[in-house]
Amino acid sequence: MFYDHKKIEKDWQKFWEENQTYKTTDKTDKPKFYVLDMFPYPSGAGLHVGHPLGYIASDIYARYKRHEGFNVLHPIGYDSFGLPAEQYAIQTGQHPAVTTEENIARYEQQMRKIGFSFDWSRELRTSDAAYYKWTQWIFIQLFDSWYNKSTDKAEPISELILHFENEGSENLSAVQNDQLNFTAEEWKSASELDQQDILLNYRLAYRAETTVNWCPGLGTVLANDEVKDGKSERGGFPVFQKKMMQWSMRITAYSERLLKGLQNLDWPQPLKDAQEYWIGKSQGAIVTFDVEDSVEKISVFTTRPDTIFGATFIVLAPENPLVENLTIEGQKEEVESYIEQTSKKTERDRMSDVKNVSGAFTGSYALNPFTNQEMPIYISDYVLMGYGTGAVMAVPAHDERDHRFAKKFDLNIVNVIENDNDIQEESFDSKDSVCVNSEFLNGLKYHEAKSLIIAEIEKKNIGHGTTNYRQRDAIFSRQRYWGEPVPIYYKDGMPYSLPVSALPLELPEVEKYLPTEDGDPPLGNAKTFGWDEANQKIVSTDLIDDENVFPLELSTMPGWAGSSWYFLRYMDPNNKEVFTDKNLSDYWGQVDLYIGGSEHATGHLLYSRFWNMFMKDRGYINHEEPFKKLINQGMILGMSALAYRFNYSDTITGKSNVILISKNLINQVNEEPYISEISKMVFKNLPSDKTGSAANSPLVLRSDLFQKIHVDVSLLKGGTDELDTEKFKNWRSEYADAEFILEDGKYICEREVEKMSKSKYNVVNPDDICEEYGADCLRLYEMFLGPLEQSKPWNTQGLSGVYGFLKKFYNLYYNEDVLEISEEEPTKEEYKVLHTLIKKVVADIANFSFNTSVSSFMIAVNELQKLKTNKRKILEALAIVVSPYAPHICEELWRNLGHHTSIEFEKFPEFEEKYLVEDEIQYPVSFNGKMKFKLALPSDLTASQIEEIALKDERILQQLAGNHPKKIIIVPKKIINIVF
Ligand code: ANZ
Repeated sequence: MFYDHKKIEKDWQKFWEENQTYKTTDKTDKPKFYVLDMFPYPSGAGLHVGHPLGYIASDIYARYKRHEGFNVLHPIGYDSFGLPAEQYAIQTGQHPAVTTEENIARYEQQMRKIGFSFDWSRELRTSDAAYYKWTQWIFIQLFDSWYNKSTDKAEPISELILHFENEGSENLSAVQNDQLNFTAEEWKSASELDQQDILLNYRLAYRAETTVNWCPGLGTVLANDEVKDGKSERGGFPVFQKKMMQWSMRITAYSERLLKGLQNLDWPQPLKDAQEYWIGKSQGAIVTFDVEDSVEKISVFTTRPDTIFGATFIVLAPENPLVENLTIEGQKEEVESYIEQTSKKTERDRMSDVKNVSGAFTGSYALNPFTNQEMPIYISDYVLMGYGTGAVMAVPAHDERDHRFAKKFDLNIVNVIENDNDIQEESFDSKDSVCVNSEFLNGLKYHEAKSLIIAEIEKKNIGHGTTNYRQRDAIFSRQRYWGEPVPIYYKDGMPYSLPVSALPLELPEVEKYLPTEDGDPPLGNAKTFGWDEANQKIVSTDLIDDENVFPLELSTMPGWAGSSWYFLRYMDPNNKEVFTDKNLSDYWGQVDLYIGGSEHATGHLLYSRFWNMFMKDRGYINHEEPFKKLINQGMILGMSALAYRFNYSDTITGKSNVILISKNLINQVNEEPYISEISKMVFKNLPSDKTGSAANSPLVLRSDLFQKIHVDVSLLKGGTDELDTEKFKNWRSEYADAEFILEDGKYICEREVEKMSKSKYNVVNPDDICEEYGADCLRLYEMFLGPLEQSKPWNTQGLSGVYGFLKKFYNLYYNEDVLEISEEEPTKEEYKVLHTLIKKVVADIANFSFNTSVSSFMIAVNELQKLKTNKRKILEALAIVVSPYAPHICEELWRNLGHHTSIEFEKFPEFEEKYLVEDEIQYPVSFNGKMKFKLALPSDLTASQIEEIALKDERILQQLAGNHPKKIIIVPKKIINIVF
């Protein structure tokens, strides 16, 4: 029977759509299961075959869980705000909403073609006002919250105000920017503006001046994880350090919870390690040093207070505000010039340049509280202002950077630890290091010494034990257009949140997507973007008078805002009253399986854990962690096609043209006959009287004069390495007259495995594969390529093998063109094949080992074909087992078997061990150690039963030839050994 994948797939996609097969209901007594994909950013390029890899895996899992009787939530949506649509808008004037809409339509069409079992009715888009209304609402909740360290959770700002009214800042343990001290009276008598200023110090969404990664090329600030090697991740524009007023999110309040929570997550270890490293917890102490002849004190953060006896100087970050007061007159020039010099370096440069230490002496001295020695105070850019206190006590005998610095400036080096190899490592205490030269620490090991010295520091009242985190608060503003407006207006320069009733604060129309002439973000171009406080509405920008009508925030939210909570919205996507009904977030709870790329390790996955924890603290949801199990799918790599191109300009016509030489000839370009062939091409326009000299002209070609260029893989003939030269000429105008040096009449391309990307022309479009081989084939093939987590190259040629399998599978149900199904009881052998498969597939799915299932399908179908199976009991079960992987063909077969409902909710066949048990064993029978023949016996016999039968067996009696056996050794299911 002809396997008409096109018709079958179209019919079933239509059926699923019309019957809303995958629409998930919340009203069921089935247990829930939530399978989520990281939602895509709908780019203009559409999907390539690398994108669906994770979606296919999650779809198989979701379908399997439905067969297992779960109520499965498997939604999809779009992360549809972001830079590329806006860059495109700047270039073309096209509104980003328009291109976004077009891109989404294309994505949806492509995804539907692959037959995903998404509940499309829950589709969401972060750029929809109905969605970002709730992103803005969450922002307001964050603005209206502070972090109470005593209860270890976020609480409403109203409770903080109550505390201030009763006790001032006394007895308050909060996460804050600056330590503030005031009484209840002072609070009450403070002006409204001052009170707001104080509150901003505690809010979880706050505004402060921060050093940011400013990217002039993109006109915006970028988060640390959006910067790679000093350039923007998107677009590769240079990034500089700049101080700006920015919205920030106090994620650092959650550092400890983010760290601890990792322990209970079923996530890949490298991902957990990345988060742990990013959070960067260090335990140590803050120690305060007196400064000679000054009222100033210097606090340092150290992880090694046990080395304080060896601290011989102090180093401040150049930006440390103490520098000004501590620099003596005579050193001012040197210090200022050094500050000027380092201000040009980024933090990253400062950290990475460990070899070249530099600095300047302030002229002041601190006192070591334990040795009473003078410690000269220096500034140096290896000390960062944003970490710890922006000052270090330098221990040159035990810290590498301090050591280099001491050498350069000829400072004292005092050894206080013996055997200090691996001194910075956590495993340090297992080494033999002991303290020396340090009074009461002598002979102690690291941990003992550390606790003892911290106790001593606390006793002396010069510091305390503390924990530091490398993680910083997350910057939350973008000076861009295509993002969520921040629901904030300014009164006397102080930010106030809009009332929730004013949400959504819709993204206004602007004429230009570029910053204004005054350097304001693009929203500064909006004509209607003022807040009328009394009438509670958005009015014309011209009406802003700072009395009744106030300016709104002009920056927008970063890309990660919408993606930090979308998994909650899927639970109740159309709710207009709340972001998600609490009963529903209780029912769906955590995402049970989350699949996506490893590039989101420290961005999205930290931000969304943070928001989720916050939402829990404020009582909106009940679970602390959003994603229970997470898998990072590997990448599908492209097989780039490369050609060797030689550019030349015709000496007579002046026209430039190209010659392409086939792959295996590249090292022979200067040999005959190729050199003559190329000469002829290059000099073909010379007047005829000169052709003779042209042929003898000294054209010398080296292979390196040929450039390797990417050619589009769609220009290759039928998935081979041969270039279709006609298609190549039509590909681009500059190649219209291209000439070729062929081998065996063909142009052969070089192939290289690279990341699949539009710029490398190695992108394979899933639409083409679905057209030619079908979605089921694509799905099976993507899984078949290798383990899900690994990266693997795409090879279109491999598809035909899987396609062949599908044809064979389909035809198992047919005899020629007739569907032929027998109602007879299957044979033991048939059952064995089926149950071997069930066992394997169940185990594979549990282990996310989808590639091995595909090979098991192939084996099973081959064996059933050999057995000429046509029994209903086998074929029905087989269709269900294969259906999560190849749903269209299985739906078709299921219907052909006489069913009228979707196969999707059929119970997954249960594995039964009994079918795998061998019922007959071939016993090797040995006489005095020599094997003579095999004896077939039922498998469930005991040793004595076997002996009884054996001693009556004709062939055995013959071997014994009348002798009485001395000994019979029987191992049931294994051997019979007779000694006589
Ligand atoms: C004395 C000492 C002795 C240190 C020793 C280390 C080794 P982590 O583990 O990353 O937290 N430090 C503190 N603040 C700094 C800043 N703003 N910029 C640069 N370095 C800073 O590192 C903490 C250690 O880094 C601290 O412990 C401090 O040097 C330095 F044998 O103090 B240590």
